[in-house]
Amino acid sequence: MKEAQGGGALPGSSLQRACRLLVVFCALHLSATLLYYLAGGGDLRPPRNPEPPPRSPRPANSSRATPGPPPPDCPDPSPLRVGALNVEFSQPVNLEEAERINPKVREGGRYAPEDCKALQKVAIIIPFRNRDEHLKYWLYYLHPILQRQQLDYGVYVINQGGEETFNRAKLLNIGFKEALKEYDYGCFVFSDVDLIPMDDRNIYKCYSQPRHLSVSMDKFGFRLPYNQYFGGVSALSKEQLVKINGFPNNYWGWGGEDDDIYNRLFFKGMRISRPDAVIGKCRMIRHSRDRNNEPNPQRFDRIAHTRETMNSDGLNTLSYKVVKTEKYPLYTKITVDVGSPKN
Ligand code: UDH
Ligand code: NGS
Repeated sequence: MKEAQGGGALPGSSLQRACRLLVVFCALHLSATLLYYLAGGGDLRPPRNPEPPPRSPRPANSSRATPGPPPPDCPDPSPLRVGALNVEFSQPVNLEEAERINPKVREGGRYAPEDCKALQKVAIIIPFRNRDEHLKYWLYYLHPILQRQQLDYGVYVINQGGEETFNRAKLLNIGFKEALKEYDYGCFVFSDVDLIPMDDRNIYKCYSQPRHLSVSMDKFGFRLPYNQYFGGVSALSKEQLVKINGFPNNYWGWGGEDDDIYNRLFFKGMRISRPDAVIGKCRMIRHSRDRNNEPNPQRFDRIAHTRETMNSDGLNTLSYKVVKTEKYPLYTKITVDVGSPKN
């Protein structure tokens, strides 16, 4: 019987030829693949997860715990400033309200911008006694301004304890020392509690020369009372302050200590830098004369001798006692015993 020959069946010799061709094809494919890997063009290891995208370079000594690259420097000047401000004192300020509108200020009155590195670390020092109503206005107005100026800052209220005659300049020296114990400040702004800037372009920071900020006060008709005037609000870098041995400790009562500070700067070859009379506008909260801060009858004699006294009266002779330190949401209050004129 003959094998049936269907339309789709291959004859025996054709099947053999097809099988041989298939074997030859497979052998060729195998040898080509082997040659490719032997030549180093392939990787026989198992596939890995894809590499993460490259990160910005980190400093060579940074540890794995570093949470990423440091933020960029804040732009100078800050683009958040708005210019002229409306400042008035007809309504009393509520401290809780001032706290509520400044949620980013940390305990003790500390703040630093979140997205960029502040150009300066600034301690704001306020000489103080019994001026709580003024302090509320100051906190209410200044915190938003200082944040818009993108400063890394802290607010220190240096409260003179007891009833002895007031000593503004000594309190400023104490503020400098105490703030430095807390943080590596490079700039110190000394501000009376009753002075509020009317323009946030008046930056509360330090310059290459000592800075006078309250140059255009409402009570002086928005002018300087005299060219050498250095009272109210001023800013000195740590270096500038150390160079003049800080401020005098022996001006008890009102007047003259700011003129002594001006003399110190002048005798050390520094000159005062100031904003213009528009940017430097500020308002003073009107008040009556304080108790135990009568005009100092010795002030004229003292300012006549700054050159001789400045090296032996200042930071190098400062003595005081801290009585109490209190951290409030918008400021740090340091109550101090400054001693008395007798000792
Ligand atoms: N200060 C106090 N308590 C005082 C005295 C002074 O907190 O009892 C502080 C406060 O920060 C004040 C600064 O020290 O802003 C300077 O005080 P000052 O008396 O030298 O200057 P001020 O301009 O007053 O505040 C001047 C006398 C006002 C007389 C007004 C008469 N109408
Ligand atoms: C001068 C005082 C300064 C004082 C300035 C402004 O006369 O301490 O007036 O005073 N100098 C002397 O007395 C030697 S004010 O009008 O703000 O009370 O800062």
